[in-house]
Parts: sequence; structure tokens; C-alpha cells
Amino acid sequence: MTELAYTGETMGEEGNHLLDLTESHLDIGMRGVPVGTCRTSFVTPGEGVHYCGYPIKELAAMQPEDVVYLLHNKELPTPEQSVAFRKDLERRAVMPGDLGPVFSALPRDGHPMDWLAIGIQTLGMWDCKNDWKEDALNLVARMPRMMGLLFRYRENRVEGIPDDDTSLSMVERFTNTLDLDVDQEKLNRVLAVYLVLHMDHGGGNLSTFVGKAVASGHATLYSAMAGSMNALSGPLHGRANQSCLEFVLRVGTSDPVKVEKFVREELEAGRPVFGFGHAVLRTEDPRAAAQFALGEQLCPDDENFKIIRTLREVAPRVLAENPKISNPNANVDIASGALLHHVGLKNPSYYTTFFGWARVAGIGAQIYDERVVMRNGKGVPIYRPKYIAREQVLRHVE
Ligand code: CMX
Repeated sequence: MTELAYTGETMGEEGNHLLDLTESHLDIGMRGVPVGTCRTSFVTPGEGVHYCGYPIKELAAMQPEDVVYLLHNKELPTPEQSVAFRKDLERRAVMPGDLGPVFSALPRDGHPMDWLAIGIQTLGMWDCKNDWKEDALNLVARMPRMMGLLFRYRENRVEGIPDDDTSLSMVERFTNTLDLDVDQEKLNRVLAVYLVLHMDHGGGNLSTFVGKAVASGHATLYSAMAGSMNALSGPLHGRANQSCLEFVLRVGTSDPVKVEKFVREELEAGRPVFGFGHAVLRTEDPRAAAQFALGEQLCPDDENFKIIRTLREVAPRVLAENPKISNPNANVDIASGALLHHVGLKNPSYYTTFFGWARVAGIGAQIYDERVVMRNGKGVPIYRPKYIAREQVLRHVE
């Protein structure tokens, strides 16, 4: 905890935080500027994201429900607590309305993330308890069915949608609704790992920050989460996972010589090498390693998996030639698309919705903490950072 580092002289006197700020801190998207504390997760350069103190590699094989419990309760459940929590989610899972007519009315060529935000906002209009914890957990419990319906209505597969069996796991409720003619066991395994790996990522990532900011004005949990999903939909944020599989499909070969040529050409053209690099991590993201390990078990001969295996060998060496790239290693997005594609989820435009589904757990827990726990239960006040009129800035500089 960096408490001491950001009190006293660093924060300035009388709470005037501006005393220690210079122009170099302004107009940089608040990058690295401490604004709060986070009880659910943090990211380190060596081990990546930790949920409630556990490095992600220790959680990757756990069931998503248990990790949702961890983020909300700050400790892993005992076997009895795990069973009780599943029962609790089952009780909450009953949908408060029929999303069919809502999804039917949406433009088919609208992005799935726009559908997701509208779905969440609609759930909130039907059944908002105005209780941060209740609403956060109700939404977690209703996401699987909503995700399944989102796919079915977008794809015009609206006949014969199986009933929602709320006794199933989160992942199974989605795949049961989706009802694809694929290997269900593999599909469920990939999705379970995917959800766990993507549930939270510290307090300051854009979508989490936006959700907490909206909630700080006491908008509903659903409005805050819809805001988070809209933030996540951007190509510089959550949509990078869609771009990453599109990139892998463009590589089109697992031949190391050809892959190296492709990577060099991308860099020369000023395009990013997707799936590599990270703002905080300085080694390979353990979330990438976990997905590579899963892929070696499930689909070692899949063409896209072979491409990413080669990219993992070749790209860091090429990227490391550029000293300004702080981390040339694989990030979480390198493997997720290849795995989802292999298990039958072939359309990359949906991939960010899985990210959003997972993040609902972490963002909901963080919103709860900020609204109900922080400042001895008073909660964080409405967000109100200061923007300085440009003339004033120039006067300061003079
Ligand atoms: N391909 C090309 N250029 C890269 C690069 C990559 N994979 N990684 C870093 N760079 C460039 C940056 O764009 C930056 O260039 P400028 O100085 O011209 O702006 C420079 O190297 C230094 O970047 P950095 O300090 O190493 O990393 P940043 O914190 O600025 O950026 C990230 C991090 C993820 C945006 C960047 O590595 C990137 O664009 N990667 C490719 C896209 C990608 O995979 N995104 C998914 C991220 C997943 C995650 O965050 O977990």
C-alpha cells in the first residue's frame, strides 16, 4: 500500500493536490495519477493481476462462481460457502422480463457491445433494487442468459431457444441458451478460464473507472455498468481482443520465417503487433501463459493456435529490437481469440462481449466497495477532478 507516498508533501498541504502537479501531469488521461484505493485487485510488473492478493495464475483453473465470490467477499469460499453462493446466484438468475422484443428491435449490424450495454440498461429498468450489492450480484446472475439471448437474436436463431436452467453453472447457462452444435465440454472449459482471467484488472482501467465515476453520482448500478461496457467497447480498450484474432487471421501462416516477415512489415507500416505489450507488466502476462497451456491441451494442432504459438516465439524477439517498447512479451489477448474460435465462437466481433461479461463481476465489486465500504462506510464522493482553464495553465508556466 502506497499510503505514505501519497500523503504529506506529495499531496500538498490543506488537500490542495495541485501544489505538486506540473503541466506534465495534465491532459494525459490521468495516467499514473493516484486517485483512490482498490480492494479487489492490483497489477504488478512481474506477476500481473492479483485478485484480493492471489496472483491470477493461482486462480486460473477455478470455477468462475468461486472467483466472483472472492471479488465480492475478499476471500475464497469454503466448499460450503461455494455451494451456498451458487444457490444464491440461482435464486437471482430469474430474468425480470423478456429481452426478446428488445433485442429484436435492435439493428443487426450494430456492434454486439452496443447490444450488451442496452441489455444491461434494460435489465435495470425492469428490476433495480437500488442496493449496490443486490444489484451487482443480480446482474452477475442474469448475464449468462442475456449473453445467450444476445447471440441468438443477432443471429436470427430465435426459434426453439432452450429454457434457462438456472441450476446450471454460469458458463453452462450461456452455452445451453446458445445451443451450438460443438463440443460442449471444450466450449465450457475455454469460457470458464476466459471469465476468470478477465474479471478484474485494478481500479484505474477505463471501463472500471467509468463505472465507478457514474456510480459516484448515485446513478444505478445498471447505468454505471452500461457506461462501463460502452467504455470497454473502444478499440484501444476491450475491443483489442477482437482486433487480435483479426490480426492472427491476417498472419495466416505458422511458418516462423513468414511470421517474422509479417511482424516486421506491420511495424514498418506503423501498425501495432496485437497481443504483445502491456502498460504495467514487464514479463509475459500469466493470463496469456494460462491460455497457451489450455490450448496445448485442447487444440495443439488448430491452425490459429499454431500461428499464435509461432508469434509467441517470434514477435518478442522482433519487438525487443525497439528499446522504447517496455514489454515485448505476449499479453492476455494473444490467445483468447484463437481458443474461442477453436471451440466454435468464430466471429471476433463478439469477443469483447465475453470480456464485458467477465468484467461485470469485478466492476460490480469495485462499485460496491466505493459506494458502501470506502471512507469508513461513507463512500467515495461524486467524482469531480479539476480542469484548469488553459490561460491559467499558461500563467503558471510563465
Ligand atoms: N506493437 C507495436 N508497437 C508497440 C507495441 C506493439 N505490440 N507495444 C508497444 N508499442 C509501442 C507503443 O505504441 C509506444 O509507441 P509510441 O511511443 O510511438 O507511442 C511505445 O512502443 C512504448 O510503448 P510501451 O510504453 O511499451 O507500452 P504502452 O503502455 O504505451 O502501451 C499497449 C501498451 C498494450 C497499448 C501496447 O503494447 C500495444 O499497443 N500493444 C498492441 C495492442 C494490444 O495487444 N493490446 C492489448 C493490450 C492487452 C492488455 O492491456 O492487457
